[in-house]
Amino acid sequence: MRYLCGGARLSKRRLLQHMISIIEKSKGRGSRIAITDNTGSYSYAQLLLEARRIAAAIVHRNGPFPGPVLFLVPSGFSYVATQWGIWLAGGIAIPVHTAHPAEEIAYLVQDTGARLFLYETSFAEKAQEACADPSVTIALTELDGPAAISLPEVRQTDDAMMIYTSGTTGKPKGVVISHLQLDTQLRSLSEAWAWHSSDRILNVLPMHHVHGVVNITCCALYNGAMLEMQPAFDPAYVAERMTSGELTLFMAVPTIYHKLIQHFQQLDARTQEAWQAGMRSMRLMVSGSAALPVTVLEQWRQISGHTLLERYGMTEIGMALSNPLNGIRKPGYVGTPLPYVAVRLTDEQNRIIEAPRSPGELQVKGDTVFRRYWNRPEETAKSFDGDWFRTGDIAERDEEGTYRILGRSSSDIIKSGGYKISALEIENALLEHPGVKECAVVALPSEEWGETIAAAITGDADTALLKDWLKERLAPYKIPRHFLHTDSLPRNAMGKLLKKEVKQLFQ
Ligand code: MCA
Ligand code: AMP
Repeated sequence: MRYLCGGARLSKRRLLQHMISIIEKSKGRGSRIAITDNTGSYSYAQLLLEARRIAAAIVHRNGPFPGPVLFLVPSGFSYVATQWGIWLAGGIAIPVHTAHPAEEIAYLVQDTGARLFLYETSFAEKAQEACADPSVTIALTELDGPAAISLPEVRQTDDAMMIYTSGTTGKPKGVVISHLQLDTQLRSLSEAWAWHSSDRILNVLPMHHVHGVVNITCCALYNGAMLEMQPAFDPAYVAERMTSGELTLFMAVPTIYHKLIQHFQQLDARTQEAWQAGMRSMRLMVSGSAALPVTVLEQWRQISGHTLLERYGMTEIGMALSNPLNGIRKPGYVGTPLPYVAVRLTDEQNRIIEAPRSPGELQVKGDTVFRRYWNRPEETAKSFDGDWFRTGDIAERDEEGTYRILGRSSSDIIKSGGYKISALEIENALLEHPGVKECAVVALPSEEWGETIAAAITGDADTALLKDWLKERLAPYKIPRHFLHTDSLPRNAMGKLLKKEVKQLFQ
């Protein structure tokens, strides 16, 4: 077994723990502040100590390499200490969003087969409702074990985390990322955006997706920077922190910039000027996870003086394309390949497209790219052409080699507020309701949300009751915002739903 015994093999253990580079890099940073959250400020030394405590307790309870470990912990110091603790124990860290209803979490329990589910005490009820086996769930405060226990030897090829992402096939799939892939993603972004220990960033994004977890949280701590963590987005709080002049970086989805613009517009002139002055000392603002409307980019440039750096990524690949840190950021474009990432465009026969301005599927290769969906070998195989991952996004390249995202190959994927949502998953949930006979879920364009979810249904379900019913089964951002009751749904001769025509029903 890959298991080391404490002091006797210290030098080897030191070498091997090097494999979790984000943790290794944090040693020696001592009393420097790593994280501030609503409960206080915590140094890198405190973070390492707490992560080791959690790791020792996990190994004591479940043994080394405990496999998938779910953790339901709000954004903050405890979240990161738990994630690192799972890594030090050799486990696969799977973040669970605090806003998800118990039924969605139960799916994660079942799909991962996790034998350990850690939760913060205030979420005890939800965790226990989601997981029927009481031997699996345990509160962080109850996690206990001998501090002197040996920690396992973790290799770069070991699985580090799993992020669930929606696809075209209904239920979300677990994207497995190894320590090597995570480390390469962090190196790539650190180089491209010149992360530095003097950086200070505020995270307001949810902690169950790559944007908040990797691009902000892990990048900040990998580089010895200071990370401010907030459990949710509040425009007034973001304005206050930017006004302080203490932040150097900010990263968010387009909807957040849209909401910040709205907030700015309703402030008095003096408050606006103070916010603008604070933003002048920031060095970079990034937008991603969904297309950034050029109107938002322009309005934000006028307010903040910053041209948002738009980049493109996906849960399966981390970040792939980015506008430059220094140089011209082209509005409407997502830039060129990031370090350690190779990108190509292919046509419908999967032939490589060389000519500029010829749309094709974007495919991505590199050590940043995941290798498998959890327990889904067939879907994994279908997603790759050799080492090339098929993103399903349609893009084109201009004469200078800069990429632009044109859309997606599937209309069953919706992007709302930066969240990727499967129309099929919502349709399946709707069909379980006794008052719904047929349904079709589509995306409607929205300036604020990118897209909003709309559901056309036949049957006699009451909209308000149906919404409440869905809220018990789906995450809040998966609930349709528009409902339409109709006598029949448009279908072709084969009985297939005509989603373009369904969309028109809403106009
Ligand atoms: C919430 N509301 C919505 C939506 N979400 N309405 C339409 N569409 C939606 N998607 C409604 C709520 O029902 C509520 O209405 C009101 O808006 C406020 O809800 P609340 O949840 O408070 O909204 P918020 O906190 O302002 O949230 C907006 C948000 C959030 C901060 C933009 O959606 C968010 O955190 N998005 C980021 C997701 C993300 O991190 N994606 C990255 C994945 P009412 O009051 O009437 O109930 S992509 C990724 O990781 C890849 C790798 C990448 O490239 O980055
Ligand atoms: P997710 O699976 O949640 O990681 O979402 C990834 C998807 O978000 C990609 O496949 C794209 O469709 C979309 N996306 C991410 N960044 C951008 C961007 N800058 N412009 C357009 N679409 C984007």
